[in-house]
Amino acid sequence: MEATTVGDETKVRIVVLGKTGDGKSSVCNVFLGDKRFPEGDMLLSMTKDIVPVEGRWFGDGEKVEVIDTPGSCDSDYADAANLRKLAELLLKLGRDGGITCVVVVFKATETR
Ligand SMILES: Nc1nc2c(ncn2[C@@H]2O[C@H](COP(=O)(O)OP(=O)(O)OP(=O)(O)O)[C@@H](O)[C@H]2O)c(=O)[nH]1
Ligand SMILES: [Mg+2]
Repeated sequence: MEATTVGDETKVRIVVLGKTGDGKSSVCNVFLGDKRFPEGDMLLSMTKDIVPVEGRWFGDGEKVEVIDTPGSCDSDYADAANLRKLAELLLKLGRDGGITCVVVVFKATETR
């Protein structure tokens, strides 16, 4: 992955997107090698806010910033507000060093 320079620090910045309950926070925790994000029960949306967390890739690798997001189709019907927050964040990150990659999470058991 290509790293992003933020100030005098070089770090990878990853934004994780997807439908609610499909495992975004779990993937974020795997990336950080630590349970930094609360995981939900699939029925009710757990992640309500966009949460950036800094750590190391798989716990001990290079510096990384993982950004968990509320899921689309969330159980609070907050999609429009969440999308607005996401758009604002993407614009801000674009001005502030950029985003290394966007990971979209899908539940493997979802029928296509
Ligand atoms: N079997 C299985 N369960 C998983 C996997 N990944 C996540 N889960 C479970 O799925 C549930 C939801 O996971 P989360 O990581 O909270 O999902 P999310 O996309 O962050 O959900 P919201 O924040 O509510 O939008 C939790 O109970 C996880 O333990 C997986 O790969 N396999
Ligand atoms: Mg979550």
